[in-house]
Amino acid sequence: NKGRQTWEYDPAAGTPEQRAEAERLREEFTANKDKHHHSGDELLRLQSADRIRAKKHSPPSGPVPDAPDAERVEEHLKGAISFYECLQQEDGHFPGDYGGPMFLLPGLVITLYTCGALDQIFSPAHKKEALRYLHNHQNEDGGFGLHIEGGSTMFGTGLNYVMARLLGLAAEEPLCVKAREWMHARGGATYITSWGKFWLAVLGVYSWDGMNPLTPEMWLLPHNKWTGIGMLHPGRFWCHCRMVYLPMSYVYGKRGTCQETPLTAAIRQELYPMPYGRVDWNAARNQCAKEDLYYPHPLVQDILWWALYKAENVLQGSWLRRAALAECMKHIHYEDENTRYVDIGPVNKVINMLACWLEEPGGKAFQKHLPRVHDYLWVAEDGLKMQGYNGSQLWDTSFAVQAIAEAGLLQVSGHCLRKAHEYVEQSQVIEEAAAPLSAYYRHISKGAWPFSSRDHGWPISDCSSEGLKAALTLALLPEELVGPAISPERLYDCVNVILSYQNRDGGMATYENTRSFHWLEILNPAETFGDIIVDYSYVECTSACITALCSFRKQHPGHRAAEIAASLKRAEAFIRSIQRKDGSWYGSWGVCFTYACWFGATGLAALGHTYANDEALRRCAAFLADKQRADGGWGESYLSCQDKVYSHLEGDSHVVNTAWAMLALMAVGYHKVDPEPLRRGAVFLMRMQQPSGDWPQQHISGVFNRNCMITYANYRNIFPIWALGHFRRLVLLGEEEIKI
Ligand code: LAN
Repeated sequence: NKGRQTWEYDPAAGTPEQRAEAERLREEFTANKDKHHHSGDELLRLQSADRIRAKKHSPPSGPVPDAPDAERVEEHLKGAISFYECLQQEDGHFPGDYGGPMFLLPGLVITLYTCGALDQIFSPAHKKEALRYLHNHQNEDGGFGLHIEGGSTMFGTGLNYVMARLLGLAAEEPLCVKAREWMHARGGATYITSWGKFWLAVLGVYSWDGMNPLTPEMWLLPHNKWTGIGMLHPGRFWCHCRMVYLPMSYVYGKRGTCQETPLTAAIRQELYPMPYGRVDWNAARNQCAKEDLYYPHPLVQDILWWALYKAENVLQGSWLRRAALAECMKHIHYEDENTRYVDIGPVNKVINMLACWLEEPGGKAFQKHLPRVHDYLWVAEDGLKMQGYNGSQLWDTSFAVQAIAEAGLLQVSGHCLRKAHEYVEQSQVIEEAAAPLSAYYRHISKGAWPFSSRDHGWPISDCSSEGLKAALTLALLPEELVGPAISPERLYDCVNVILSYQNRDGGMATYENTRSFHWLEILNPAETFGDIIVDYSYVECTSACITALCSFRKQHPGHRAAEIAASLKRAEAFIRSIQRKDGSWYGSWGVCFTYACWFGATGLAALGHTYANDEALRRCAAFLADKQRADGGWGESYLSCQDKVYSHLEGDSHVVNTAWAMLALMAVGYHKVDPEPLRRGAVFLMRMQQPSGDWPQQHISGVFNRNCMITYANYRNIFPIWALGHFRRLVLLGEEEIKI
């Protein structure tokens, strides 16, 4: 249970002053919602208010000088670390808001409503907070976005409209009226994306005939690649795609639908500009609002869906369908059991729960799902949301360890590092998932680190690498301060996993190897997401593996040395091959070129390349230097991710982008050429620091599938600490190489 994050409603919690303060923070958010779409996770900070008040260090007051000395920076760092430590939990991890996507909570509410369990999970307080969230994130034009910063989409609007109604909001309420107008002006909910069609069909407010088929029989295809068709088997898909379409196709194959209620009958009539009985469902299959369309269907897909649509007449009720559904259920139960009912992500969590209920209403599996719903819910001053994962615990904690250790101020940070060490130790995956792995298309996990917690347990290449780097960093620090190091055998297991991740192209993908071809993307039916079918090699994952292997071989030069050297060579070639002409890298998991440049640069730098001796790094540094702004910082907009072209933020620069850019420049040794941009960046970070030692939550920093953004609340603390710590030692104190 280490790392488990749940919010409980306790009306008597805290002092009356704290409760009043919480209400004030909520009202303040709502009053300012147009200015900043983000919660600053103020409720979490309120929970830690006593510790924050009692902390020993605060940043110096008074204006930050233009040329701060090492002592001044040190004071800012001490303030930042003491503050951040106040948020650390007993088990050592750092919690934070991992919301952002707007399409997750509605699926949960629809499922719970369908299964008759809504009131079991959603107390009146939950409903109130979920509705608060909707009010806070409805766009000016009445619609809802795909994520909290995005413009309105049919997917966001249709689903959040339905959720508002299920949570008790009347159709005449302004929120509903405005959302409905937004939808009707664009043809109504038949123009929702395929995932939206799915959810509406489950609720019984959209016809299954209006869906392109999610043929469960695809799970019965041969998997062997020599058969040719085996390349299309879902076992070769990116695990997130596979795990979402698995229960989706079960529910589709069974046409699992909510029993009609007066409320669902009413919603049916509200979603479309024409009476429900007059909707042309066959035409609706391929309708999609232009606001939602990121990846339009290629023609072959439309032909394929048409053929499978026809095939449904034969397949439904056949023995083949029964066999396919049984196969799906086998994989669903496996996933549930092996993640302790957390599941790999928020979408399959909810649909697996629905599938279990359809198989056996009120059965054991469904009952085991319910308590694990809370792992995904998060409450902040903007309301209650469903997070993109069951948290980012290990990921944030491993970065925090590296950042805080880099500052070198062990007298301030020793205790915090000791606790973080415990979390890193306790979250490493020490057992494989249930055998036989290959029958369930699972990669090895023993020795890996997950993104969140051991209970979740799915291995990831870069989480393993960051976990390993954190462990190696801590192993170099005095045991009396940070606790005992993780045993070499466990680190060897991790190295084994990392090496296993290398793809034929030399790079590393996320959870598994690349198992099929990029052209399969033509089958991507999710109009709002790009590149979801296959797990590709990424600069972030590859660089994280490089830096981890480099750190590892410094401490354990004898272990699998030849294999590591060979792997590094190929990984380097991969990173170089995907650098853009302008010197940048495109980021797939953070915003965006700045994030990826940090990975590209640190990866090559770890292999001994520098600004002085490497042309690729000179180009990368020139790219970044060119993007620095008048306030001394860097600020990149999320639009970079969807457009794949660098896009500046409006307004202030962003502390997280600034830190990434500085870390990249320092990694390549740019300070030896020109320390000035780094000094200006550091001054920007110090000026943005708040009197508490915290930094403000600015625009959204994370992304997935090109088009959907996700909040990383911890980044605003971790990366400024890291960049300032590195700057102080490398640039101001002139340390040649920073080891810890
Ligand atoms: C994540 C979160 C972590 C992230 C990193 C480790 C940062 C990255 O380097 C590799 C990819 C990974 C593991 C990742 C992949 C996509 C995820 C799982 C997410 C962004 C969190 C949520 C997202 C998931 C797909 C959301 C559910 C939506 C679907 C389209 C299924």
